Amino acid sequence: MSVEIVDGATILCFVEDEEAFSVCVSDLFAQLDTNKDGVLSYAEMVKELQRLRVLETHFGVDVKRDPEEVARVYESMFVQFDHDLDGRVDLEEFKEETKQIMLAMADGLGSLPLQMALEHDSLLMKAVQRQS
Ligand SMILES: [Ca+2]
Ligand SMILES: [Ca+2]
Repeated sequence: MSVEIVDGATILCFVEDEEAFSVCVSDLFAQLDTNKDGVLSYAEMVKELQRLRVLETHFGVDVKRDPEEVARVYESMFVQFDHDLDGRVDLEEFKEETKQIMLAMADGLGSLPLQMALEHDSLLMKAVQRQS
């Protein structure tokens, strides 16, 4: 973990470079697919949803407050990824929805830089490294 300054432009710049973004997301997908069956289950996804910090930044939920509420939000987010509702998230679904989330985060951040604690192999960290 390290603390980095992130703003909307950092994220946008990363997402808009489609080739680089696609490679990073595919890498991440492969890492998350711990049983290597080519799709992500709910359990495999939850870890990444936590790391993306979407609850704090996108949904404004205090993750420490109410575990049941958090679980509900994660479930609804999983469904959001699972476009064809077959209970699994494939690479295309993952890529498309990750892009939407990153764009929404960029939108939420706007031009106001924010300090965030980022894990070294997270997408946000890749966005920051890309910019520097
Ligand atoms: Ca899997
Ligand atoms: Ca699916």
